[in-house]
Amino acid sequence: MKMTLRWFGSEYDSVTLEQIRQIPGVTGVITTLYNKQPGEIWELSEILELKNEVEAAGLKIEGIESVNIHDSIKTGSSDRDKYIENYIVTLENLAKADLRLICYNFMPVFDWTRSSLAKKRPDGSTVLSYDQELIDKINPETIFEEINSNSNGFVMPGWEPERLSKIKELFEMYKNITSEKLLENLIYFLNKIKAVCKKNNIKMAIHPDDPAWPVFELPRIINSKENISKLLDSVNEDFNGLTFCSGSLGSNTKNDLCDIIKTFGNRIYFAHVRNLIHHSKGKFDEAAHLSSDGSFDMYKIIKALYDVGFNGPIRPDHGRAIWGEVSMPGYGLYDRALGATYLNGLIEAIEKSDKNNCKGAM
Ligand code: DNO
Repeated sequence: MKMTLRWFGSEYDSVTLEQIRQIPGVTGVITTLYNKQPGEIWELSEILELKNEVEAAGLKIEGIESVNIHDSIKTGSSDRDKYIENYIVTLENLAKADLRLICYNFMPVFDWTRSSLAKKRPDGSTVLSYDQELIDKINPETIFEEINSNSNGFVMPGWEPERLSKIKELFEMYKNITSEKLLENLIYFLNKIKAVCKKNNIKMAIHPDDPAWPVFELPRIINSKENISKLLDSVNEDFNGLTFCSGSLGSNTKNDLCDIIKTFGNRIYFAHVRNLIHHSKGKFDEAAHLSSDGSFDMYKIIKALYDVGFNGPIRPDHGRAIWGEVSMPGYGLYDRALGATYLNGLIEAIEKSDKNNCKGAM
């Protein structure tokens, strides 16, 4: 497994490449052209500039998170082919720069959703948290403002202020989109990009819905083993794969994380590993990565990834805000560095205790 950290680019991130380089065992970053709107073409020169910057700092780009999908593609609007064409050009340009792992999501209107970006914990740190009762009281049209006014001045991924002005229009676009229709539109998109992905050995790793159930009555389709199977079977090609995200899939306690890893093993191309504390149905806080700080058994998660032979990029996911650090909520340096170090410790212990070298045996 290649340990990485998500990095939003020097203009947007409080964390520097130099700092990332000093986290033991972190050899790469997962990054993006954060200024790009969904549907815009990523020019080769811009991609190369980003790549050169990362490499000059002694790191490697191990994957792109995200190349976001235009809402016309998600809703199957009449102009979707134009945006798919642009997406294809972007994929070709990324492949020219030898960047072949793409994380994306297919969530309507909102990417991930939280009710608080800074819930105080007993240890004095703050974390992102979710409470369905609070979400039910929020007007979806005001949630953009709430998220952005609590983000310490950073632009949160998926909550770009440009989308705020279009929120009514966006809800209107999704009015008649059922989960079946959304899946159909995703399959249409994947079939259109199949040729370019196969030709360039590009892996598309869809990110699960976060949380793993419909929010604001908008459909969500990548949230359980059954639904992920449906997608992977519908376009049964290697390029169509999964980002395993413990925090997103694990938001629903019915999801068995190890079973999901074992089921989709060779179609998992990227792993986001974080811990949550479940309080009750629909109510959870994010936690430190350590198993005993939350509800997940991180050893079992990493062991399952190891057992299926996962050797792609892995990253600690959201961290707590600790030691007075001010950063984009969830994406500070300190707690993610602790998380990377802990996860690397688990990986080393699992590798070294596998004395019989029985990798792949289950
Ligand atoms: C939140 C992230 C998501 C994720 C996208 C992938 O912090 O996990 O924004 O990057 O859903 O496209």
